[in-house]
Amino acid sequence: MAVLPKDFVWGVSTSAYQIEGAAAEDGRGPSIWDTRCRTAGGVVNGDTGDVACDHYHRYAEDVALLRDIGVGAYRFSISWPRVLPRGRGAVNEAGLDFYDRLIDRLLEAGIEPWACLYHWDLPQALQDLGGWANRDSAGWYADYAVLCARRFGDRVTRWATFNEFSVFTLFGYALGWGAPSVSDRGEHLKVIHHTNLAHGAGVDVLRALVPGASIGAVHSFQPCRPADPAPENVEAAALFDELWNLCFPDAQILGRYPPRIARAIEPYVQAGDMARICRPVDWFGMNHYAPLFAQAEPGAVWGCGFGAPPKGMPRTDIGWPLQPSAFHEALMHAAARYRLPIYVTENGYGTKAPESPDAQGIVMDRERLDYLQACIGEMARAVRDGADVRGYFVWSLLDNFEWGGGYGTRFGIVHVDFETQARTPKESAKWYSALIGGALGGQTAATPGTGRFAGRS
Ligand code: IFM
Repeated sequence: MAVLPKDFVWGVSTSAYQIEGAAAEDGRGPSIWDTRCRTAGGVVNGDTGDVACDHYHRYAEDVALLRDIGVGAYRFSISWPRVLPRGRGAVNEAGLDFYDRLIDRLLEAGIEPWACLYHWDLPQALQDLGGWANRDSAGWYADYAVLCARRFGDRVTRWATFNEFSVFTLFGYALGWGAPSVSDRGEHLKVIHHTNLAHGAGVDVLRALVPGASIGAVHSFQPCRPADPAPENVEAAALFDELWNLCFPDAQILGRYPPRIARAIEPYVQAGDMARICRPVDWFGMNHYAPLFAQAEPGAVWGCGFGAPPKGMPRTDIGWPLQPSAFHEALMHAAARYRLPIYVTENGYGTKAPESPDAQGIVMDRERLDYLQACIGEMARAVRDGADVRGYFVWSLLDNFEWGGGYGTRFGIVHVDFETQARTPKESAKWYSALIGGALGGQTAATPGTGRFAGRS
């Protein structure tokens, strides 16, 4: 892996609602996802995050797994409703204690904790006040950030303000596919702006309170292409690109909204807002999975939506295109546009296959392993081409609650039997472990063109 910097960070990512469970334990308050899970049709199979991977009780076992895999870093999120059950006001000590235990255990195991302040589980009590559509939300978030920075900042220096702004805002406020189940253009625009304001406030808090803080935000960044060359689909892809990829990092790092969003969002922007949003950060967090294909969709909130990938492009069984070269493209684009060190904070492969252990306890997840290998090869190619990529986190450590897809979609490199909570590292985890340990022959492990997806770009 000679092409990657010596101190390159290898890690895995998870999020609180997707793994913790213990939803009603030790004083945790309800979140908007608890509500969505209890709404008819909100989640496949009526699944909920009530138990999830029971990580709240099994965190020590999970840290041992991380140590066995050999990662240097673990990105997790803090559950806002676990530490502030009503979103503001009374603090839940038991919730803070849980993250103390987790962080201490990680440090004992020699694993760097990377904390993300928001991975989609807004306290329901704040949603009842309007949630992110209420401009006060930036202040609520800043107060929550103060609490976390003061409590954990002595041991955690790596902080992400948010995970994938575009996904939770678009799905939750325009497409109606996620909590809080709203489909309204005006609400969506307010939420885009207010989460950007919250990000800026969070950066200021972390910078002021955490000595030596290394701060970034995590963006979903996928090349966005028209489903076909029809002019309305070309325009749809340009708009979708702004909504999905650009309207958060452009505002946060370049201090301006991309043109179509800038026009639409103007009524919600007050004097001084762009300076509040655009605060210096240390890195760009990129989550990459697959290119997006967009098409015009008259009648949809934004008049555009997802289109089908071109015929012949391989896809996973959950329909996500498999085109590792899109990762190189995304990295080069982000590197040129934002000129910040990049950490790949998520990359992974989801499947509906049960991936159960065989009689020997082996979970052969060849497709995931091949895809990760191909993507890491593309990342190495981007580094050779000049992108300043400093770390890579697989999504995800464990099979978990995949939002609207419930437990039927698995992204883990460790299999979870949701009946028994038994964890079984899959072949991809063993491969990743060997890669990190250098046992795969270094550079050749990440040479593009050698994996199963070679020639599929
Ligand atoms: O599970 C999600 C995660 O919460 C955010 N990024 C994409 C993953 C896979 O869909």
